[in-house]
Amino acid sequence: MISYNARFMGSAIAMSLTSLFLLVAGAAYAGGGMDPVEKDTVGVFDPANENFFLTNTNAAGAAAVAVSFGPSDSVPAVGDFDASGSDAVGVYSPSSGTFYLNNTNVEGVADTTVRFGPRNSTLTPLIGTWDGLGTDTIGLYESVSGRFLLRNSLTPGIGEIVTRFGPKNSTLVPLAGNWTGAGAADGIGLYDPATGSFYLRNDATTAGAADFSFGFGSGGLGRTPIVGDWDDDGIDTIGLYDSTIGTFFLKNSNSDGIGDVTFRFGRAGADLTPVTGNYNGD
Ligand SMILES: [Ca+2]
Ligand SMILES: [Ca+2]
Ligand SMILES: [Ca+2]
Ligand SMILES: [Ca+2]
Repeated sequence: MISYNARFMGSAIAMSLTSLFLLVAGAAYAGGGMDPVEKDTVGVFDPANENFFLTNTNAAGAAAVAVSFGPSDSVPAVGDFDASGSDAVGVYSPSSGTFYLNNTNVEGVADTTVRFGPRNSTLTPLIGTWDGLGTDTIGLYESVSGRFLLRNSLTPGIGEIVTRFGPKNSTLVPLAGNWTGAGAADGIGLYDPATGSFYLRNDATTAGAADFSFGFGSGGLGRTPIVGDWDDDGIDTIGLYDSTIGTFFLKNSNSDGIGDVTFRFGRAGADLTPVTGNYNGD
């Protein structure tokens, strides 16, 4: 009888230890051996030759996609222009005031070409879905007036939505993203390169104060702000790219504090422009 109990107890303990080992091993495997859950990932654009280099993981490594796209003065403008669930390359050409937008990450003639804004434009392009419906569409930020000029369709015309946000005549960098995850519409934002401060507003269609104001990183380092849903929770958050060291700094919340993910991508010192998107639809 004693031996039976001892065997039973021993076996139970052995099973518990086995389960514990499997749990620990499973956790370790999930954390270190598999790709983390990611939605939006980064890329870089080389203005010297209009080459995009895109990756599907927010980690150091080779580019998954390399594609040349856009005329010589292109500013990148990546988005989902056919509501397919995946993002593709696009650019804005300030000299002609024209967006060239693609539905796949391949070279060739743009799937959609849209005139928007003046020729020889000093406006900054941005991409988002301002109405939360259909495709991503286009926008321009006019720093002289501190206004966002937005369109809900990929057609030529004036800004259907004109939203004043932030000061006039600033050096702030415009942003677009769904800062709360509520609904499908994107909000707008501004980044101050001098101070490292972000100012985000949930409603792109109305003027008003920022809903989120916080700092990330030090100002004055020449870093470029980016936006994406890095952890696939439906909320777009911010990040920075330091082209001098070819390093991305990503944050999973729109609040003060340190970054969540840091990795090298893009040749250091090459003056590359960061881009973001869900290139593979995952
Ligand atoms: Ca698409
Ligand atoms: Ca839309
Ligand atoms: Ca997120
Ligand atoms: Ca993805």
